[in-house]
Amino acid sequence: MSDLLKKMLRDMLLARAFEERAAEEYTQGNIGGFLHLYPGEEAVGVGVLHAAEPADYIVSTYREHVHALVRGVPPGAVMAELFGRKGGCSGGMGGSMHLFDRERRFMGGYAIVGETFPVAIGIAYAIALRELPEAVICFFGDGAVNQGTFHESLNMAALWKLPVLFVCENNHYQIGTEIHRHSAVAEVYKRACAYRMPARRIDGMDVLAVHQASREALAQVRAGNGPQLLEFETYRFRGHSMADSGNYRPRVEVRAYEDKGDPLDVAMAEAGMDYPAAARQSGDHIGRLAEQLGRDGHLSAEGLAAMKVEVADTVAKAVAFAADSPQPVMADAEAALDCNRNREVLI
Ligand SMILES: Cc1ncc(C[n+]2csc(CCOP(=O)(O)OP(=O)(O)O)c2C)c(N)n1
Ligand SMILES: [Mg+2]
Repeated sequence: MSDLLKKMLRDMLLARAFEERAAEEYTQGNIGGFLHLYPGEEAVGVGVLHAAEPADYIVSTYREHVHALVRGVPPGAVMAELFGRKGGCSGGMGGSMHLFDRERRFMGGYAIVGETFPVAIGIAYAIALRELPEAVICFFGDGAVNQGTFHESLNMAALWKLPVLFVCENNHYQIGTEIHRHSAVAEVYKRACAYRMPARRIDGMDVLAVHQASREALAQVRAGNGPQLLEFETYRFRGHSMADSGNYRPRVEVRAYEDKGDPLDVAMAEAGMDYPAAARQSGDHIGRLAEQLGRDGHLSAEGLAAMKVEVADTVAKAVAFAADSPQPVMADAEAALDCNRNREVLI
């Protein structure tokens, strides 16, 4: 168990460092287009994906860099995709919102809200036809639950007992619109009962709770007992994308989350550096895990410091790889199209 906890802490630190560096690279003009970052939500992606088996499929949204990283897509290939370079996991032709890695069954980030549902259903249907003990993990935001595809897909999944775990990352906002202003039913998990689907709401800032709930749900899903839905309550510390300052959120609300302490400060404290006592009571998810590992004697201050060094080095190498990777050329696009002409099937 302690090994798992250490891996989850390491991945959350990597997630935070990767995304903060991506923000810097965007500001310097090395990443174009839209860039949706994950700080604040790390416990969800890390907790869920550490409960996944290699045979499970992942379908995600445009806020998916961390999902890809935790799934094992090399950080250099993720950063190079953000840079639009040939070494990217989609050959530099997808960009931030369209990460893809067939080998790791990471079946895409998708830019359209609600687009993930039918894709997940299609893959799950293929699994069900073959009677395989595999699951599809379908990530979506709270803003996607009013799309028709959500309801159509939940209905089909329940009706045909498809092996899907629907994972709602409820960060309470659909860009600038707070959930009570965009949803008649703000508790996402309650919607699943319309399709007689088991569903739970979990604290998405607590990686252990996320992992435990995901493990239990996935075991049921893989066993052929039909789909389940998990709603994780979380919060994004940044704006919706790099183009959004997030000014619409009441300061008191943002401060309530900020006061819980920055996870990187918490990590530093665990490494023996000065740290305010109040933040030790932090509800912050990365800090909570670091504290628990320290308290239980699984991770020394030196161990945590070494982990931080390794993560910083990994991110630096990812950026160097991306910067050195060439731009894709037209022949690369043509070669990618050939794959469809040959009627290659993905699954
Ligand atoms: C069909 C569709 N409508 C509108 C948009 C524009 N859009 C991009 S992100 C977004 C908000 C989605 O919010 P949520 O699902 O809660 O995800 P979050 O960004 O909070 O992770 C919207 C409306 C879109 N991409 N697709
Ligand atoms: Mg949202």
